[in-house]
Formats: sequence, structure tokens, C-alpha cells
Amino acid sequence: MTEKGASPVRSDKIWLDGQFVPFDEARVHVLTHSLHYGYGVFEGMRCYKGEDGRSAIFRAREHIRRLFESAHILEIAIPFAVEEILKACADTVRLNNFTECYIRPIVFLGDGQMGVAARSNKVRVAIAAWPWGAYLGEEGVKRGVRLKTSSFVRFHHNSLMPHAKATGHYINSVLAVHEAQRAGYDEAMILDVDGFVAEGSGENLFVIRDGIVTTPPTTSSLTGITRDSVIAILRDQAVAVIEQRFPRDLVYIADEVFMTGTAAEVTPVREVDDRRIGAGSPGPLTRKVQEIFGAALRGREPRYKQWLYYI
Ligand code: PPE
Repeated sequence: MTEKGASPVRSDKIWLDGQFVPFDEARVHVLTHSLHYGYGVFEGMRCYKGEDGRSAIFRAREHIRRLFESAHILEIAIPFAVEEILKACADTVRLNNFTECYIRPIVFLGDGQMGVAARSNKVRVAIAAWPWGAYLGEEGVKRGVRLKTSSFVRFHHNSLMPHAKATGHYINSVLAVHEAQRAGYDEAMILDVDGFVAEGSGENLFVIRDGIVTTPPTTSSLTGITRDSVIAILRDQAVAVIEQRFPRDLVYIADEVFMTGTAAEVTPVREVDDRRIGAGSPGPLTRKVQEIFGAALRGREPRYKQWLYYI
């Protein structure tokens, strides 16, 4: 059985340190530095099959740019060029004969020396791909999900740096989502250190009130690429989008709430802390965003064609 938000993974091959190896041989040592200290960076991308039958990775360049920026923030030198990683991602999809899938590049410190400061350990890079359905369930995408404010606060930006998509950061997400799901909710709404809304465990969050869309700034949340895409889509529709901090009660009185992420895509929120949002079902603007975003992913929106990286 699969937990909500989790997916069984399987493919033929995985790209590891510059070459393809069979799935079962993509192994690391138990003394891998990053396994002990959570010191690694990663990405998550999705590949979609367009109407013309060609598959494309959605905003691959932006994701790989963020991978390199994450590594830069953490002072990890990736031993490959941007173009090499991009090509390896496309090759991973093609070699596994996927037309649609999720792609996970990860950069981590290998084994050799132990201790926090084992800086001479080899920097390793892997790229895997597997089919991944709706992150918060098919039902969630259609009817909306239920959130609960987490008792776990998002980390302070001088403690862990949110512009890095780092492996260790996700302890915060795991704790929050476990807590929310155990209490019977679909996902957590995580607040920042000052008590303002930050994001979900693996999604950015948007609220709509009186036709104006507000989303928290990325001071305590990941600079989501889906977030960026949705902001562009809304502004192209002449909808005002404000990046501003807000407290949880503004979410309660929103007309519409939705979450964005590569895995979650655009997922409506129908309830937060047991308060119904709007009519309790996905609202018109959320539907519109889902529709345009869905069309953009599959190459049906000419103005967003530049977001597609054909494999
Ligand atoms: N916030 C967090 C904490 C986050 O992990 C993600 C992505 C986002 C926002 C949205 O970012 P973007 O994908 O660039 O729009 N979460 C990834 C990992 C999910 C997982 O469970 O693994 C993802 O969606 O791929």
C-alpha cells in the first residue's frame, strides 16, 4: 500500500555519476556523508507528453538552475556542467521509455571520511525517474484538500536557508505532514518563525480574496517554480498577485485557496483547520489556473512554449 503523497519507484536505469546503471545497482555506502548529516540538494521535475506526441520536461532549465543555486548556497561543487545535467535528465526519461514521469536529480557527499566537516568526500550526482500520480490524491485535485496548521514551525532563514532545496530541510516537512495526516488531514499548513503562513510540506500556498491573489514571499518558503509559473499565468490574465505575509485567519476568510508544486501541480484547498474555504469546493479562479497550467504543461498554450524542454 502506498501512503498518500508517496509513490512506489521503479525504472530500468538510473544515471549515477555520469553513467547509466541498472536500477538495482544504483547503490551507495551506509557511511555516505549526506545520509548522516542531511547535507545534499535535490530537484523534482515532471515530464509530460504533449498533444503532438512529444514529451517535454516542464521548466527543466529553471529546475537545474535552482539545483546549482542550492549547491552554491551550501558550498557543494557539482562536478558536472548545467548542460550535462540537463541532457542526463532527458536521457533518463528516454532510456527508461517514459513519456510522462517525475524526475529526481540529487547531489550529495559520498563516503570516505566521517565527521560533519568531511569536505574532501566526493560529490556524487544521481538522476532517477519514475511515474508519479497526483501528489495529494486524484480526489484532492478534483474536490480540494483539507489542511491543518502545523505545530512545527518553518526553520529560521539563518538556521537553514530556504532558497536551497536541501535534503535535510525536509525533516521539517516530514514531521509536519506526519502530524497532519495522523490527525486526519491531507496536508500541513506551516507557519514561519513570526507566525505568518509560509507554505505546505511540499507546496507553496495561494489565497484569493475579492479577486486579489496573495502568496507569502519566499523568505521562509521554497522559491517554487510552479509558484512562479502560476504568478505569470495569473498576471497574464490581468489578475493582481501580491507577495506579502499574512496570518492564518486570512486563509480562513479567503474565497479560494490553492497549493502549487511540481508533484502537487495546482491542488485546490477546500478546508483549513476545519473552516470551510469559500463554498467548500474549488473556486472559479482556481479552476481557471488549473486549466491554463494543465494546457501549458502539454504545449497547448503557445505563450508558455518556452517552458518546455523537449527530451
Ligand atoms: N515548497 C516545498 C517545501 C517543496 O518541497 C516544494 C516542491 C514546493 C514548495 C514547490 O516547488 P516547485 O516544485 O518548484 O513548484 N516539492 C517537491 C518534493 C515533493 C516530495 O514529496 O518529494 C516537488 O513537488 O517535486
